[in-house]
Amino acid sequence: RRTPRAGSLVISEVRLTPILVADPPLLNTQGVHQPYTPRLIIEVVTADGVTGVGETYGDTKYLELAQPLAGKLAGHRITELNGLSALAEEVAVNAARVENSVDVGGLRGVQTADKLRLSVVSGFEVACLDAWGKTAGLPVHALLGGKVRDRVEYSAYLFYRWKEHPRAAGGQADDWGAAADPAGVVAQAERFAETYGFTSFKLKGGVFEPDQEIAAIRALAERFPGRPLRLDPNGAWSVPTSLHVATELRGVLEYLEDPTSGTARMAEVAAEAGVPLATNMCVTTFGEIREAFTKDAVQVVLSDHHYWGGLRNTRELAAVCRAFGVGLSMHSNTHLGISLAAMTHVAATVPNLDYACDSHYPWQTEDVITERLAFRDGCLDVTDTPGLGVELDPAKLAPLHQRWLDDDGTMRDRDDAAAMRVADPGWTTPRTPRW
Ligand code: GKR
Ligand code: MG
Repeated sequence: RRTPRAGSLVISEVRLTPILVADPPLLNTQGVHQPYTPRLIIEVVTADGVTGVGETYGDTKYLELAQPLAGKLAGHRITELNGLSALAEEVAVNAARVENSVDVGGLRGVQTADKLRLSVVSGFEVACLDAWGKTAGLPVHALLGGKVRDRVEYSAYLFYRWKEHPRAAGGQADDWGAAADPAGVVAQAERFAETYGFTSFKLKGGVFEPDQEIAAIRALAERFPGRPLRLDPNGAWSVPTSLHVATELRGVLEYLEDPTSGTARMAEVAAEAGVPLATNMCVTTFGEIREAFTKDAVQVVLSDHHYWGGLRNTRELAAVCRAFGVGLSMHSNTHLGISLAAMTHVAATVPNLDYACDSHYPWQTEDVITERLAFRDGCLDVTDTPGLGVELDPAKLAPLHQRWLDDDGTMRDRDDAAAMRVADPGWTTPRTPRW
């Protein structure tokens, strides 16, 4: 009897397409989102012509690593996922890109060389899993061991925002209007709840005086009694300010996300807060886990499968969290449907996914896939379609790439402080703690 021939698992071609995606004027502690955000779309093609897709951060520092890594992949098997990290380690990281301090106001925690590499590896890992799934006729979650749930719950991601970008900045208009006070935040939450069925709410804070943000959370609690609420100022507060907010919102918040920056300060807050602390800033690599968990600095880790190095590393993180009794969920950055599909597949396989994940996706009106993913009752169904279950649409990809090509360099690297300076020329990135 002849063994049926498996589809070829060997990579014959890799295509990298940097794009700029329209983004609304969402505010955070560093400034405001630029009109366009960089993302990188990765296509891995096997010798049989099966294409797998991945998505990751697209700033120059990631492209600089993705290009040489892509050059090493011809002949590599899509199943050799562990080998991706070893290949990435052969790629030198420009020392100027590495930022080891948590006090510089970054939104993604420290930027070590390893973390930059892992953020790139994650896009290739997802593309390989997609191609492998399509070749084997299996969904990505099956390649990760199988789903333990049929739907993944997401939370509404509320932002203070302007109605539109300043005219000088360009960009695209939307009909959300401004949200600059508690009433605006509640109105935004109502629209999220009605349109997508979200039942939990995260507010991006660190924008206004803490007492105004406390008032916004109280207004949400009054409008949506008993619903899970979170507040995330991206490390903008000192320890005393964090404790003030925690005290005021004790019993109201499901968790407080990165009130202050750095593990030592988070530990000080955690000891007194009486509210669980979550992070996507002080525990962003395996190396940061030991100190944070032994000091009980965080009670919830929010994975970002991009900077944790992919879907399998996210599962390893989940196992460590389980061992230490630390909660787990996922946060997001500006992203498109490929990343959302990847998040959903891995989330479906993690038994201890303790909280609804957050997603920027509803803020993105553009995408590169044929059919956008649709939230129902605040959840995404977990697809059993082979691979990720999404298809790249070249006709949608091309104009976003053209936008990247046409850019004069100002949008290719996300810079929320630069975007703020268009409206407020004196703006500088606030040092943390800001309050
Ligand atoms: O998009 O403004 C933003 C967020 O602040 C994002 O950059 C964060 O990484 O949403 C993220 C978070 O949970 O901190
Ligand atoms: Mg966060």
